[in-house]
Amino acid sequence: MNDRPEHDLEVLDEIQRRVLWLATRIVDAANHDRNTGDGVKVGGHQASSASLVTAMTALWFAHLDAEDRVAVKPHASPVFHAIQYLLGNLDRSYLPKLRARGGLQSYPSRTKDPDEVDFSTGSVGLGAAAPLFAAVTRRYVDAHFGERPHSRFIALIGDAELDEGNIWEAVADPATTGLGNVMWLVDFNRQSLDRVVPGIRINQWRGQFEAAGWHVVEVKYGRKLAAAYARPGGERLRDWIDRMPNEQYQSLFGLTGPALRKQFLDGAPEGIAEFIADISDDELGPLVTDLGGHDLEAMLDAYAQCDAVTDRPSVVFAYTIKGWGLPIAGNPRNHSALLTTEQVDALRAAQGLTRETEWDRLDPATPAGIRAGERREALARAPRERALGVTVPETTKVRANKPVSTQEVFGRVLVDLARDENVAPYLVTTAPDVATSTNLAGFINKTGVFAPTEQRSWTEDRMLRWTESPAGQHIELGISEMNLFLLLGQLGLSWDLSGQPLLPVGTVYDPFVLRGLDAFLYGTYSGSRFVVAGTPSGITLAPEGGAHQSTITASVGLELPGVTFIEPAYAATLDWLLCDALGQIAGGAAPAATAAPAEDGAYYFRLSTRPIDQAPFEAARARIGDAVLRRQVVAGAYRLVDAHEAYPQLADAPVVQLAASGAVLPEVLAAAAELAEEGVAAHVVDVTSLDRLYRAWQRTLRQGVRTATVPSVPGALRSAFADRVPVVTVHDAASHAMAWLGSAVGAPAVPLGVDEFGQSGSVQELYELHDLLPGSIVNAALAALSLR
Ligand SMILES: Cc1ncc(C[n+]2csc(CCOP(=O)(O)OP(=O)(O)O)c2C)c(N)n1
Ligand SMILES: [Mg+2]
Repeated sequence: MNDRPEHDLEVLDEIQRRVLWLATRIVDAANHDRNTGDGVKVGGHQASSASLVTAMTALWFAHLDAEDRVAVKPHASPVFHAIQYLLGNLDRSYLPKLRARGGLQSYPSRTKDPDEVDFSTGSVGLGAAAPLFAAVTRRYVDAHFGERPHSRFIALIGDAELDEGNIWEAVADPATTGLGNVMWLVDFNRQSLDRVVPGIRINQWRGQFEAAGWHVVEVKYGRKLAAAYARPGGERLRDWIDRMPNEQYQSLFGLTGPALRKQFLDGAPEGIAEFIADISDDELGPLVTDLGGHDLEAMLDAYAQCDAVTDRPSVVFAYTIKGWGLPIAGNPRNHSALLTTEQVDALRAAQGLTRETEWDRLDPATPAGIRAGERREALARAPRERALGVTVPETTKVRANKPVSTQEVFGRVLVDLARDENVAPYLVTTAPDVATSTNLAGFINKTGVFAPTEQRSWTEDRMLRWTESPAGQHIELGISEMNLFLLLGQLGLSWDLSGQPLLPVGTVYDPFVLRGLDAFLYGTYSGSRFVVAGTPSGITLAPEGGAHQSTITASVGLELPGVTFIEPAYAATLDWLLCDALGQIAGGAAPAATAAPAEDGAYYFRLSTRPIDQAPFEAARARIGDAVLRRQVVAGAYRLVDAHEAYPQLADAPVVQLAASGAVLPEVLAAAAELAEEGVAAHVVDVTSLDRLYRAWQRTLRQGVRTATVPSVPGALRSAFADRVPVVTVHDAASHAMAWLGSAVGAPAVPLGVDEFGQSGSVQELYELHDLLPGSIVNAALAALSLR
């Protein structure tokens, strides 16, 4: 145990009692002081919060430094806010506003909470892993830009949270090994949402962490129990408590007096009854439930043990009581239980507080108040700069004289940017074991692979130099799309959590975006900014079959908030769009010359391995001119073929417009030519960002709805589409994603796309199967015309 003076522990104890009160009352007020009038339960988690009060009080009032970064388990947000309030970092007016509009968020939120949250949490498992990847990011930043002030990256996580697979994917990844500045604290209350967790899982978990090279600390008993164990014969008591099933142990919390003694002794070996015979009924409960997670000294000691281990991550299993200090302590059904008003009144009185003083801060004249003031100063942080302040060029002037795929161009543009001395230092790529198959090899050859220390290379490969060193700019991950998005999310927050903005770029096979989708959402909900390329995509990845062909990802990209979905077809369009995206992330270049407001979020490029003839694009380029064309491409669409110019003989013919994204454009162009032969004039629109078009349309619609005026047609739609002319949409993705375009231009639409699982075959065969060949597109155009 450490040598902390007793009076210090008394101060901390006083503080933790106030933290417990405030956290409990914050939830109580949300449910009982406000009338939402809608009949929907407000909710909140008093028991889950109480469980972490000791650990969190010890952290914020006696352990953390200003540079440390902490993820708080979602259901302990009231504890976090109570602490921020006591430190003076949160205005009192927020305390009765948990879960209210503009108030404290249900779960800690970087972007919405009024106080400074380091990591958003909510989807259990992700908040636990995020600090680990923030530490990976810090290791990278330190190696490339010079060491930052030391930070400890801490996650406070629930024990049932350990059932989430992403936790173990993060722990197991070679990229996360050796991080001595990471500490996970498991709130080991042996309860989940539904139940008391069956069996005793600590040994399994300890083994899993140790196998992954972690340092494991258990804080099992408080001082009362430790003293009892030290008495002669005490080891038998310890053995019995250690072996007791969780369910039996948890049942003790609801009992008192002789009933508790009886339950405690049920199944106990000989000698235990005698050992506790001289302990009174009143003392027995507090003794056998005296767990280390509520012992401030034991917790501080555990933190110190973790600090002392600097070559690997640490995890502390703090044995706690769900509902500690509350009448619902240990109750198996307490996850969402709320104290009654009478119970809250009793708790308030026990705190020596009244209705008038209940929200007060600690008296600044008392030792506890003085401590709060000191800690507020010790934890104050300097502001951080989000913008990188470098100018990303508008184009790398990528050359494409012969048919080329977007995936290949993507790789080339990155290599080119890696030659730009302003931009290059900040580029960092990552991939879950698909770097070479997604065309990152060129970038890797140029910049190397990141490793904390220089690694010897054992093989010579002239095509791929896999040189691993602290100077490398590619972070390779094992096959975990969760880890990919968790790392991208943290790389994109490095300006805040590591004091250095970066330009992160990740790649993943497009179908497996779905595998990491919750972590993708998590990153963007946290305000992170990065580029991710989903490639290859769609049934155009023909021979790979249904398991590798993505169809719903375009819809996902379109609908994800905080993500701009981009699906280019031609080399120059990809070049412009990628440079623009990185420029927006850098925040240095003037936002793209679009009418749209500056975007805040990530960029999702859906790419393909199908080589595409670039000549049609060059024709459009000659017709429109780079300056205007680039603006249209970045805004989301341009007219690749203008029927009036291409087919002047069809001046009086019926007109359709064929809109498409990505790999299917050759078929669409062929269909337009066939339609011309049949006397139909077809414009071809290359939709480079369905997302930006949709947002532009929505903006004008919303404006109309809110002001009760006729909505205007947004510029991006106006320049690419003709008004009220029937539309055929063609997409190597679910037909639904583009189907709205008809409404947007005010004309009937026939959406073609892939609405079934794919299968193996050639591109031609699969396009035929899904009606994406020119003949089907022609028929769809005729159908659209007939719908007028
Ligand atoms: C991904 C996800 N699945 C389910 C939930 C719903 N949920 C919230 S808390 C919880 C149980 C958590 O138990 P534990 O981690 O032990 O936390 P405790 O409340 O016991 O501290 C569940 C299932 C969630 N928030 N996130
Ligand atoms: Mg639990």
